[in-house]
Amino acid sequence: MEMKDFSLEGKVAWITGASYGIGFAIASAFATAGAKICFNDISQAAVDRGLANYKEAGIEVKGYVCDVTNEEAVQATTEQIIKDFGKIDILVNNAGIIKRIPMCDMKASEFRQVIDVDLNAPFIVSKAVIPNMIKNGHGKIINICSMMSELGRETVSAYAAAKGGLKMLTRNIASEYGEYNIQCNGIGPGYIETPQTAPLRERQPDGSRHPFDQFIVSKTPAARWGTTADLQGPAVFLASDASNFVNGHILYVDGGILAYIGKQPQ
Ligand code: NAP
Ligand code: GCO
Repeated sequence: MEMKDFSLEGKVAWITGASYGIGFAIASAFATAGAKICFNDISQAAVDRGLANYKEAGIEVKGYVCDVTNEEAVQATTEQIIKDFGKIDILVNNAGIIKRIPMCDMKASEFRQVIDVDLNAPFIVSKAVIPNMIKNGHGKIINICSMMSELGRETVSAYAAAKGGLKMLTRNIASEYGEYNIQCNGIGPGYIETPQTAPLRERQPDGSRHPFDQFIVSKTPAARWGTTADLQGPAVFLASDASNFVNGHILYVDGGILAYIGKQPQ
């Protein structure tokens, strides 16, 4: 093994929904590792916000307006990226939403919306990109899964169903396209400090920490929330040649949550 195996020099990476948050952090790490970066977001305003964030970080990227649930838009964006960069070596299906609603209070339309973004879209985008990867003789697909790929909790039925499905979609892409030297793996972040989890960390009116904040810290051996930086090294590994024989694996980056029953009451 050589350290160059971890390099992404000469690679073209598309990270979906990467104007900020986890996607932005992964794209930034890929750029540091030498990759050319493409990202999309759902609106021009969101893409412009992302472009400003990347410029501030000194990262050269190309942004595309694309709703990942729209198959025609995804196909057009895929073709445009290939026209602009010549190929797509790495795809990160990062774009995602969550709706925290008790299941019996959730409308079917709300359930479908979460499934559409968190599960149907990774299928749509992967299906659009895989032919180019087959043509190029290699490819890396990384699906951003979740603790909810393995565990349930109150109010996240749609999200857990989607992320559980995304785990199995990851394994199926690995099974169906491994012979074309395409590796499809997942990253399962623990509880990470991003806008998506901000409601779970809000300070209470009396200034105390959110009960869920304290709960997660008690369930995490690392005794802290994760940061997007914690995900960067694992993502570069799964995007690099260093992981060419890793396929269908969900790499949980959770500080040990899945291994731990939780801190006993003091
Ligand atoms: P986030 O802060 O909410 O960012 C999600 C990104 O996805 C945003 O840029 C959003 O764009 C974009 N997006 C949503 N729907 C889209 C669509 N239809 N088309 C294109 N872009 C779309 O989320 P995050 O915390 O960074 O999470 C990123 C991924 O990690 C998600 O898949 C999430 O489920 C997963 N994850 C998060 C955590 C965590 O603790 N934060 C843990 C495990 C897994 P707009 O802002 O324009 O809507
Ligand atoms: C929630 C959180 C989690 C995290 C993440 C954990 O409401 O439970 O949003 O779902 O986003 O998916 O891995």
